Amino acid sequence: MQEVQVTMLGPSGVGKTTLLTAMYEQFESNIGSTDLQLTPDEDSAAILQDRLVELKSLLDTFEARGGIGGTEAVAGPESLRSFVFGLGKKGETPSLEIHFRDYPGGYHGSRASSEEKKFVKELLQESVAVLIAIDSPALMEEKGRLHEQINRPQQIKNLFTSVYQDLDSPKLVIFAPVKCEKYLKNKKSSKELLKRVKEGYAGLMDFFDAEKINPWIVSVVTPVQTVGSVVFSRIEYEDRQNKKNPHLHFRKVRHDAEYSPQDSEQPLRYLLRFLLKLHLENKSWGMFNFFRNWLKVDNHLKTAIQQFAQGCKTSGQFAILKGEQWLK
Ligand SMILES: Nc1nc2c(ncn2[C@@H]2O[C@H](COP(=O)(O)OP(=O)(O)OP(=O)(O)O)[C@@H](O)[C@H]2O)c(=O)[nH]1
Ligand SMILES: [Mg+2]
Repeated sequence: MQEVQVTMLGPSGVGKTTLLTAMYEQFESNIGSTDLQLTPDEDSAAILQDRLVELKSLLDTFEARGGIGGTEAVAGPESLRSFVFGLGKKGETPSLEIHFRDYPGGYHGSRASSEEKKFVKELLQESVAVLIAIDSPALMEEKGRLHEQINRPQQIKNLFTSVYQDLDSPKLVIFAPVKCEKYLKNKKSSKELLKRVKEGYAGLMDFFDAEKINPWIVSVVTPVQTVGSVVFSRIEYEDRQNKKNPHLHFRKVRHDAEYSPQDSEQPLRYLLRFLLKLHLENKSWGMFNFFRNWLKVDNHLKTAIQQFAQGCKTSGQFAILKGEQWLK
């Protein structure tokens, strides 16, 4: 079986696991209308299903916080599993496996071991695509005062700089702001969110523009409302005087609000659009030379992917930042 790896990237608590869970939930319902099938392996399905139940129940206990714990790797990074999804035509054996890799964001922290840091580097190195989960309130509230602390953009940039050297195959980088319900209420603040993403990751964007890197990068912004009916409400500081140890609070939009995620399938649409393009280019891409043969005999599947990919949103808070040629 051919396989590709996708990294969920971001510091602790930004929303990597929640984003993956929200995507999983949408795979079925959104892909359902096409002839495509994206099937999780049994273990992945079981874990993500548990998370999904937590995510849905979060609506009732949101003010109280707690509930969902962070990702853990008790036996070290090597014990972290892949979330494996088989991609193929309905009712047939999948022709491609997509391995989503999630890890504890603490691996970016100052207390991370060298083994943990190395693990993240290698994930990024081996991945054809990466989803950067972004804590939106940190980016938007109080003029983005908490952005550095929570999203650690400088460190993320340094990570890319050390890993993306001598690239010889295209990479898809998806900026995925989450917890962004509040900012997508109107056009103006939606635009503002997009603007802040560009500003907040300007250093990384500059790196992507470097001569050697530029030809290989396709980057997009796809904000995802993983819950839909819960909005940011306020920041409280444990140490109020010095504004230290922030806690971000959220509230339901109505007391009877229901779980209603929005656009959580967009990253997936972009991912498939990109993989299809790699195939259509009909070249060998370093370790990804199998793309050449992947869909060769299956025009039907190709068309189904194409249809699904046509649903990529590109306006409002969505944008293709660079490398559009890798999506055509
Ligand atoms: N309102 C809202 N809350 C979210 C959203 N995404 C995540 N959260 C909250 O943010 C918290 C952290 O999310 P996780 O997905 O566990 O974060 P993570 O990046 O996987 O964290 P680590 O596993 O510690 O690295 C969860 O408790 C959720 O309550 C979102 O889109 N909207
Ligand atoms: Mg996690």
